[in-house]
Amino acid sequence: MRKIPDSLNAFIDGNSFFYVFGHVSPDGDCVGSCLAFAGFLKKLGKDCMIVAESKKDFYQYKSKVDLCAGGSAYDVEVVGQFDFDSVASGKAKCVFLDCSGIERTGDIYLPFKDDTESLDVIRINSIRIDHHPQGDCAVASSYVDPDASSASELVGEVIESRIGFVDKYMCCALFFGIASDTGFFRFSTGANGSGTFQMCSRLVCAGVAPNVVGAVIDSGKDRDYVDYYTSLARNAEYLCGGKAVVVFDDVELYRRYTKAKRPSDDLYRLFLKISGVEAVVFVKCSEKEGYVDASVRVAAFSSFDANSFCMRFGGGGHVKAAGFHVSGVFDDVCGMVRRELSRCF
Ligand SMILES: [Mn+2]
Repeated sequence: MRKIPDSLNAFIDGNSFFYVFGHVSPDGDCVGSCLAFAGFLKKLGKDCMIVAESKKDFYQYKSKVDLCAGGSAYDVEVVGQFDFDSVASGKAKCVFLDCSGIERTGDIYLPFKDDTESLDVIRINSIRIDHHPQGDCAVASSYVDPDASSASELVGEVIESRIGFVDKYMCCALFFGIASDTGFFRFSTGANGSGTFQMCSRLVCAGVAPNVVGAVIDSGKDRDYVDYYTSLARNAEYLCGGKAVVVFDDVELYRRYTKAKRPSDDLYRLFLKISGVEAVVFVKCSEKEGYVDASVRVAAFSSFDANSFCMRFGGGGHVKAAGFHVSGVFDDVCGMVRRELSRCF
């Protein structure tokens, strides 16, 4: 077990109201860790609100955690904005989970983008619990370990060291987060692999049903999802002698399936089944006009480094899973992806 910094505990103990932030475009780990941490703060007698750019996206994942736990255990208010003045006056503190800080919160960041003074105020009143290596801004305290499977695992350690795994809902949220980020333990669980499984074992002892979490994570798709998935699969290109696959979600497809959830994980799973394929790059027309998103997944046996590949485009992540968000024309970015891939293999 890692050592949780004293400054992190002091930050929690010394304050009574917290804004809990996850990252933009939340995922299971982000929502799971936010819900567990919010529950933990409430158990400590503190008050908090979860701040999410899109409440709708957040609630979509929360309803899944509720399903895993068999109901919603505690009321946590989810808000779309936070009150900067209460942070500046010291009445409220900030907690960033599964992200490096305010700059990863999407539209919430916009009012502060060029205001270094306010950004400094937010930072010194913040703690960060994260498993992403990048992002090194000064905060009051941070608990960051890229070897952890997920932010939920690190949040789990903080909770366990303070109050133990005493609440089933909190445990389901943590397991949901860990299971989401590890692709239900199919991806790397980091150098702390055995520690991840030991924690999961204690979460199961506390009432989590892994089969239910697994089924819930995979559920909730609609028929459009299948159409979107098959269209994207047909749009794939094999490169580098079949070692890399690029899947293109161009403007036309994106517009046609604008309401459907992107079938990213199922596409990685599909193409990583193909013999010889080491990396799958999913290039997507971004919600923000003039931008292109991409994410990369790498086979467990491959030495291809998704993090350093994405850093070439100003992004990053993990060795086996990373992504980037760049401004540019879709076809130009596709060309750059093809070129950089041919340099990597
Ligand atoms: Mn994560």
